[in-house]
Amino acid sequence: MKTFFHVSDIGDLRKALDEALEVKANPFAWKHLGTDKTIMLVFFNSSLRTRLSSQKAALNLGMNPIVLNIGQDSWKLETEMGVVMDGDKSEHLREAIPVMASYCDIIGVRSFAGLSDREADYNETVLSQFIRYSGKPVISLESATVHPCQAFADLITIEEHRTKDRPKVVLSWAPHPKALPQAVPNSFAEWMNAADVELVITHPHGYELDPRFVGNAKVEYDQMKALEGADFVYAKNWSCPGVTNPGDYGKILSKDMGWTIDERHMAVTDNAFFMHCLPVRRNMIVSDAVIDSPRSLVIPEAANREISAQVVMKRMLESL
Ligand code: SN0
Repeated sequence: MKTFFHVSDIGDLRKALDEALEVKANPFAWKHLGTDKTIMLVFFNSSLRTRLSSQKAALNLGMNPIVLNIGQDSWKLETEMGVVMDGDKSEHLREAIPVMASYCDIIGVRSFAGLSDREADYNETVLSQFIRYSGKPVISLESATVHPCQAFADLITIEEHRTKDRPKVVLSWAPHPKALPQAVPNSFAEWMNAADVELVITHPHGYELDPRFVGNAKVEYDQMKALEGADFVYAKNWSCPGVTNPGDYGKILSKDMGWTIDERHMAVTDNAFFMHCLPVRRNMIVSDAVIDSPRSLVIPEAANREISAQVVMKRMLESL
């Protein structure tokens, strides 16, 4: 595996899930694979789970992880091509990427959407430079449009908890005080479309996700109707994807607290599990009662981030 970006990169999902369960049962069985190998984890943005689970997964495989926080530990990096570098950015990605690549065997990159230029974000301008100029396998640790390590961990969590052959999974928008990227809902929709589940997406008008991620999922604007009979409720805020109105890209169109997942919402489901990628704003995205209930999967879901990262790194080490 040379890139981990889209669901197609992991190949057969049944095989990937079986491999994830094997890795979970026996995390140190592939420790020889990473001997004398180094993974560079590059962060342009904050992280808790991604940083820790990636390092832990690398250690389980016997690899040496190096973590770099851009702009804090390093120079501030210029990411745009052809600019006069007379501002506060001291070094260009064009040099920084091959230099970082020369010290490692695999690179993971976190680089959030800027949320001002839809075209630049949806062309993945930063991640694609890493793929182009590193010559190394590249993992998206949440880039402008996708968060595949999260979506794979979500799928593992659903696989472990489902009681039906084809569970109903509802991705629900929820309110948030800040404008957030669409990477998590994009990848969640992409992976659920590829998995054997019934996916329903619900959000206020104007929050339509990019059609390439929505695929064949049902979009239901009535949140309560969408939640009826759900087996899994996946809450997430995202800012306007600019699909119906490009001028609104990255904006907050609604803070309607009626969309906060609370017991009234969970009551119409089929005793659904609650999921969220974390970090979560309590009583904005989800009520205390729901996230603290026995049906909340947020902690096992986060724990599975180690497993998804390990399967991806294992596959990359196997194909070095
Ligand atoms: C990120 C996002 O893409 O929504 C990372 C999620 C894995 N979340 C945030 O930036 C939340 C920040 C906040 O202040 O709540």
